[in-house]
Amino acid sequence: MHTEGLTREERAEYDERGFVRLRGFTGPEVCERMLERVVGLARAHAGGDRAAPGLVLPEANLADAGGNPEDLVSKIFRLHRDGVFAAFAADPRVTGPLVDLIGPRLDCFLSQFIFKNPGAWGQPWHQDSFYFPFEPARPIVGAWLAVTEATLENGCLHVLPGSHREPVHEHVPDRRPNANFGYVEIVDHDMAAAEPVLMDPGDLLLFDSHLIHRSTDNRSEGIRAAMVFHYAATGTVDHGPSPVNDFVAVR
Ligand SMILES: O=C(O)CCC(=O)C(=O)O
Repeated sequence: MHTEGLTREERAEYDERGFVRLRGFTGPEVCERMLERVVGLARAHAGGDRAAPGLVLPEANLADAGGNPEDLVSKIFRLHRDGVFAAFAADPRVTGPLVDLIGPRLDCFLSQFIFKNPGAWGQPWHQDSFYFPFEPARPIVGAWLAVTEATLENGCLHVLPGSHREPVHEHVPDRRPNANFGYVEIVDHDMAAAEPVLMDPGDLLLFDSHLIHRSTDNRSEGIRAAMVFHYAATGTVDHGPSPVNDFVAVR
């Protein structure tokens, strides 16, 4: 369906609003395999296995909670060389639309599984390019796969349509006590025009790295999981460099 790229309507929506939601992009079996793999990785990490792939970040708001290892994790980074994640990152159905948006040669440079367990923090208003000191700086596209349903209650994304045309704003550290590592926030911007992005498992959101977005805390009883990949043109230079970035050619 999307191997040839975005439809004209999808491309127009992306250009106008800075994001496009591709409904029913992938089947439940892919989501289940991803979830199964990260649960295994969280348990391996908790058991002391430092050879297992992935960089595990604990959820600060659940530091004192009990449960299984995976119940205490915020994110696992650096997954896009591993099995089901590598296959998804380089799947022509994924790279087809990205070629339209970025160019013919693509690297996936960042991947993160976001657990968002019950009680986990949302990520405050930010632009992803704040984290990417790259040359060239754009275009960079995020691909956010809903592994579970994303609702208002469990902490779906909220986006500010059209904000991809704005420069990268000042970001300050997330001011909440005991905030998650690396969370930053735009505080000097009117977000009144923002809208929630409700997603079903298997829906994929493509979004520009200047799009202002956030997610809210998970106030539900269930997990709100997502797998997020970021892409840039091959040859992009990372002036960071960051421990979570890992440039891998996917096309
Ligand atoms: O999924 C979330 O809770 C936040 C994700 C996000 O903001 C991002 O991927 O940049």
